[in-house]
Amino acid sequence: MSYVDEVIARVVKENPNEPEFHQAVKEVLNSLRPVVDANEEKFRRDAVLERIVNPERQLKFRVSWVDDNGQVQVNTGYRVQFNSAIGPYKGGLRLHPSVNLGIIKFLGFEQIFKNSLTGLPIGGGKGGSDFDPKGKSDREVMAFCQSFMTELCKYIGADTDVPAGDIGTGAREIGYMFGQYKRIRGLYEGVLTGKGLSYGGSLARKEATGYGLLYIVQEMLKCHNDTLEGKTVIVSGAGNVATYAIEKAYQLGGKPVTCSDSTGWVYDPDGIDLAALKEIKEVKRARLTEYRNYRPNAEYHEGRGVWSVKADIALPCATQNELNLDDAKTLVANGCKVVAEGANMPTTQEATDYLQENGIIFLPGKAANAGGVATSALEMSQNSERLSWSFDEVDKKLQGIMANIYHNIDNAAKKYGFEGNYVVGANIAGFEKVVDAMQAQGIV
Ligand code: NDP
Ligand code: 2IT
Repeated sequence: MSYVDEVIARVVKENPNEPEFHQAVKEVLNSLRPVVDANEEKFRRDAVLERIVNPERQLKFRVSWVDDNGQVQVNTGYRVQFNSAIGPYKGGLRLHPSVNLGIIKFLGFEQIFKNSLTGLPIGGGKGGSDFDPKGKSDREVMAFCQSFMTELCKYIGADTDVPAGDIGTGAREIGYMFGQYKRIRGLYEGVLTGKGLSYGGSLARKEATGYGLLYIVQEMLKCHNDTLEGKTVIVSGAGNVATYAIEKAYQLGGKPVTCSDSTGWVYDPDGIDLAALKEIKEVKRARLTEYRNYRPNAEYHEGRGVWSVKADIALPCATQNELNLDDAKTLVANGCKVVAEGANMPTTQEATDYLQENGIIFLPGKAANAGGVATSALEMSQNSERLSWSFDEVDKKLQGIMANIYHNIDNAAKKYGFEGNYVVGANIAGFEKVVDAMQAQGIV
């Protein structure tokens, strides 16, 4: 059995009931075959792959808090500190009822390679809880965040592990968590990113993931002698990533016509009303059912379905495995040319294979959504020097980082004979830097 196959088999056996983690590991290790084959003896002796698939540390803890009825609620908190070869652990905190250890491990594993691709000194980590902020009062969210941070604060710090937002964790949650960290540890430091602008946050961090997604698509199109001008774009999700992807798609001349949440989806043939979307989601924290109150000509459908709309570019920006093989077939049949992942692992493996086999340009999440964490690293830099940069300065750096990522993954794919396969390119380019740092630091 090849070294890659051995390690995949071991991961599946040793981490039962973690299908998303298996999926992420299989995708990365399968992509690494050309690099591993060329170094098999050395990598095997040094157990490089066994070390990269095993988190350095994983924390699981009880989070008790009191709801508005005086009832004590108990959730589970997680932080997986996956790999610190190239910098302090860095990655978001997901608050969603579906969260379990396997989900956090898949996200933490992806984060290692994504963070490496940014070119900035950040290792990989991820955390979160099965707490559902939806429908909770501000006081309940604060009670949860304070309890969560009371335990988490023992393991994180500006130079050790720097969490941030993800699904369900936005500016409100980061604020409550920062307050509790400062209160317990007595440190005013950049321990979290995505902070509010009045207490150490970076301009453009809120927009960064969505903007970065469009910047990498723009760079890729430029290299294919094309632009976003006049392109129809379908987007899933209606949260942080989707909203700012829609905003930047407009700015670059595209026409985004869909968005979705966990109850339904909107098709607006005139283009999504961005101000309405922001008001519904960022201000009212309401459902997309309200969208038709703003735009009577738009369609609202229950369930899922954005991928059935004819478009040039598809941007999945909601959650993992939201674009399946049937969706991929529909996209191809409808003449879609580009799929770029704003979310983490939103496309199933079968769907990814089908898209690539049928000539769709596919930009994987660890490259395409790296703008968020890259800008988090810029927030860390600003906190360290106790300065803040202008929106334009951060945005220019973000553009440069996304263009670089595109060229790095393109070159890595070409170097190993997989031209145009950005999955292979991203995994190899991300891995090379991490493995180099791991080898240099000895057996740890
Ligand atoms: P938000 O919580 O702001 O928004 C998530 C959106 O996706 C919501 O519209 C939500 O609908 C929908 N959604 C979430 N889970 C599901 C589900 N199980 N089924 C259907 N719809 C769902 O999160 P973000 O925008 O921050 O994150 C979106 C994706 O992007 C995630 O995969 C995240 O890991 C990834 N990402 C985020 C980054 C960031 O900086 N925020 C950076 C890089 C990647 P509803 O509100 O109804 O649940
Ligand atoms: O998936 C991700 O890259 C994020 N949720 C952002 C992480 C971060 O540290 O900004």
